[in-house]
Formats: sequence, structure tokens, C-alpha cells
Amino acid sequence: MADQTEPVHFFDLTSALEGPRQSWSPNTLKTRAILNYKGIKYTQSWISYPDIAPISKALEIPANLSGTVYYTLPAIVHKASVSSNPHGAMHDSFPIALHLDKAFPAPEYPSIFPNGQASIALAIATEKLLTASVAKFVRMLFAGVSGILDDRGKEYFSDTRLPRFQTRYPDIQSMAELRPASQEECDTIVADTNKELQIFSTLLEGQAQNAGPFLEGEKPAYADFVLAAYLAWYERSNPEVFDALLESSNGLLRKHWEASQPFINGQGVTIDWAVPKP
Ligand SMILES: N[C@@H](CCC(=O)N[C@@H](CS)C(=O)NCC(=O)O)C(=O)O
Repeated sequence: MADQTEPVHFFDLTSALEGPRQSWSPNTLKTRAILNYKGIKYTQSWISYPDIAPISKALEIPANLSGTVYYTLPAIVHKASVSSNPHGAMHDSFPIALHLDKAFPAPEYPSIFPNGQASIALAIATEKLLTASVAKFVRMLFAGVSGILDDRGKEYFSDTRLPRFQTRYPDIQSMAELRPASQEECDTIVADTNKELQIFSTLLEGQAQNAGPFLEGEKPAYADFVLAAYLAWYERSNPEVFDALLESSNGLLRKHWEASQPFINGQGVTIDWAVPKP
């Protein structure tokens, strides 16, 4: 078991939102949820998009050369448990989840994969199902994220995302223009996103076998952190339609969201992290 006297340091992607809603990224929120649920002592730093690469390089985190983006958050530093890197650093939400569950194991810390391989499979399936809702919500989602980012993050987000959207929507000149122009179009997007979220009503109910509020029952597991993290992404970026999105599933998604607030919102002690100069 990992030494609890050394806190885990967690890098989150910043926004201009206040309080716990400053944390908005679906990937970093999964790690935050684990730290909070397991009750692991942690410190945190808020990082702007353009600072992810220099910080990751300084921590000797390997670049993901097969993807379009080389360096991503979440990342953690924990010398007491991460021996594969000279700084005790690692990144990528799923490897971090597996690592933290091993380094802070049950029964001292609640398991995030209580049914072993079945819990892992459920988490992977949950993410795949959520991807279908992202595809429907994508215009409002990316316009919304652009609207909540810090100034440097917003500029980076536009530089990296706008050209991709312009291949599909050649008329747009800014991320904000991804937002549908009419209420009718907005209602259609929300209704289509809702349809993709309906599957969670079936999963949360478990043929009326699941007393809930979580996918695996009374206690949350990693699949629940994935679901709650995506819902938080929707809420942070589009608070005005979030209530309508929770309508999808006989109140079960709403119950899930409400029960997820403690592990989505919990905070570590914030530390400024010096960004290395190029
Ligand atoms: N597979 C990675 C993906 C992480 C990811 O895409 N993170 C985004 C934020 S949600 C990021 O850091 N993007 C950096 C960029 O776009 O430059 C994980 O699960 O951690």
C-alpha cells in the first residue's frame, strides 16, 4: 500500500468558473472522483491548456505520438507509488485509475472496481455509450467549453479545435458560432442527446434489481465516475439545458447526478505549479 503521508499531486485543467465548477474536463474529473471517493490525501494544481505540454515534458511524461494531441491531462505525481518515472509522474485517466486502485487498495480504501473485470468492462462500456451522446451534443458542448475557459486556454482551444470544425462547418469563424442559431435547433440537439442518454435508465435500473443510485448499486464505482464526469462536462459547459438532459431517464440519471456531487466537487489543497520556460 502507498505511503499516505505523501499526498498525491493532481493536475487539473483550469477554467474561468468559480469554486468546484472550475473543474470541468471529463477526463480529469474521473481522477478527481477517485481521489475524493477513496479519501486519498491530495494536492492539486490548475493548469491552462498551453501549459500542459511544457509541464508534461519537464516531468518526462512520454508524448502520445500516435494521437493528434501529444500531452494531455489528467496527470499525477506520487513518488511513493509511481516507480516507472523519475519524478513519480504518470498520465492518462484509465491507467491512473488502475494504479490508484492498486496503490490505495481495499479494504482500507474503497475499491473502485468492486466486481473486478466486470467493473472494468462496465466502465469501458459506459464511456463508449457516452460517446454517442457527445456526438449529438458536440456543437453546444464545444461552444460551451470555449465560453468557460480562461483566456489563454480559450485561445489555444480555438487554435486547435476551430480548424477541425471548419472542415464540417466552413462558415463558422469562432467557436461560439458552433452554437445553434435558433431555439428550435437547440431543442433538437438536446432531444437527440437525451435519446442517447436513455440507455442509462435501463442500466441504472438493472431490470428493477438495482436499488441504486449507482450503476453497481449503493456504492459508486469507476463506471459511475465516468458517467458523473461526463454529466459534469455537460453541466459546466451548458448549465441552461442541463436540467432538460437529466430528464432522460425516469429520474434515475438525476438521482445519480445528485448522489455524485461529493466525489465530483471535493477539492485538494491548491498549489501553484511553476510552468517551465521553453
Ligand atoms: N486518454 C486520455 C485523454 C485525455 C484528454 O484528452 N485530455 C484533454 C482534456 S479533456 C487534454 O488534456 N487535451 C490537451 C490538448 O488538447 O492539448 C485520458 O483518458 O486521460
